[in-house]
Amino acid sequence: MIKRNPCMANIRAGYLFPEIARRRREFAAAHPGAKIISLGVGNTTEPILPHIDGGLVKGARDLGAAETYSGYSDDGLPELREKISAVFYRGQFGLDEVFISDGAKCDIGRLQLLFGAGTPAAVQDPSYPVYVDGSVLAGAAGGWEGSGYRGISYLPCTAENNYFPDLSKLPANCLFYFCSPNNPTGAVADHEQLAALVQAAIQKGVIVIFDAAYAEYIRDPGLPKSIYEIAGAKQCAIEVNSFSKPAGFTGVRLGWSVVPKELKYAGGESVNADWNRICGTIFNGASNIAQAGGLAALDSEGLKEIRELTDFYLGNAKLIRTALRGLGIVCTGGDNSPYIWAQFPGRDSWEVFAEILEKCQVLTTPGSGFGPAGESFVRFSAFGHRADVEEACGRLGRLK
Ligand code: PL4
Repeated sequence: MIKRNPCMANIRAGYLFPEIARRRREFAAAHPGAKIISLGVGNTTEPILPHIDGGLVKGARDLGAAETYSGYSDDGLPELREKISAVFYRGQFGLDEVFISDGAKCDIGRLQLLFGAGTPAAVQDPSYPVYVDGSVLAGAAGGWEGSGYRGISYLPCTAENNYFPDLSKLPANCLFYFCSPNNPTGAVADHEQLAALVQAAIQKGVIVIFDAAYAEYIRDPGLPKSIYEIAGAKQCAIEVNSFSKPAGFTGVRLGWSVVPKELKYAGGESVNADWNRICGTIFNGASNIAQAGGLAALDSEGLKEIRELTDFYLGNAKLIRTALRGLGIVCTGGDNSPYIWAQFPGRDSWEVFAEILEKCQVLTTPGSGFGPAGESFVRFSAFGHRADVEEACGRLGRLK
């Protein structure tokens, strides 16, 4: 018999979001008739807007006609890669530096193949659980010890450090997952902070996996939407991004990664060339229909719709933040991100999650699911229908 991959044995618990879904089902079974409102998983709820939807429809129709039919698109449609470089990076990347994917999460998993088992990882604590769990599956970490995995450095991002890590604690020669706007805290790193990150990464031989999945939620024009706004970032960073949250493509599946040619391993080899090899070998490209939708999303009409959709969810975020603050609950985020990070000092996150579910029938995400520094916090997602969000905000009054 074949032995189990030892990395599987290292994973300590189930993945966070299915666990929340399980607790929801358990609660619903015990409370038939309860109308549960989800402010838990960050899953989009609003229909794709007409122009972008039209792009998807056209993509599907094109497949049904001999003149416009297309098969594998491999690294992605050249016009989409060009458009991404032009719209998000002022054209500074060539087509062979922009790789179209089926979403940021999928690329985060595949990117770990570049570095192999045993490459130490570091994360902001709290962080999107895929960074840690994916690293464990990829063999970057040993088993659980104390409140984290051996081989993973957890850099606390708390109110005390303004949700930006102490970079003196960043180990040398590691892979550092950094997310801005941050899931779950909603914090956005400013230019100075990102410049310090780039400088530290270059000095320490660190590669940053910069997750910008929520960049289109940034409203403060002074805040950077990409790590490549910082000089030197091409030498030390890969950026992953997605159409999921700006265009409502969570179910369509489309994203991209930028792997600059300047990025090299310790031995001087090209990371871009290896990523090209990996994608060519184990990924057959994103759906042509999704890419047609992506192209529509990036023309002037599409960009207006992205603005409209993200404005809508930010409107929800404002309602949630105002409701929480009205109850005297300290919270951050929600102004340049769709997440609100609410503090319940001295409380266990799962206990607060259960209390909110019990009293308000509102589903949240417990902060400790994002890492040890998330304990005593709960994350509220702004992805929801407006009427549901308004009702949830009213019900939160029961927490008084
Ligand atoms: C639940 C920082 C949500 N089943 O849709 P993708 O793959 O392009 O992007 C996923 C993604 C990437 N990067 C960050 C994210 O926060 C997400 C989505 N996170 C959340 O509630 O935290 C959805 C989670 C989904 C999942 O596991 O990703």
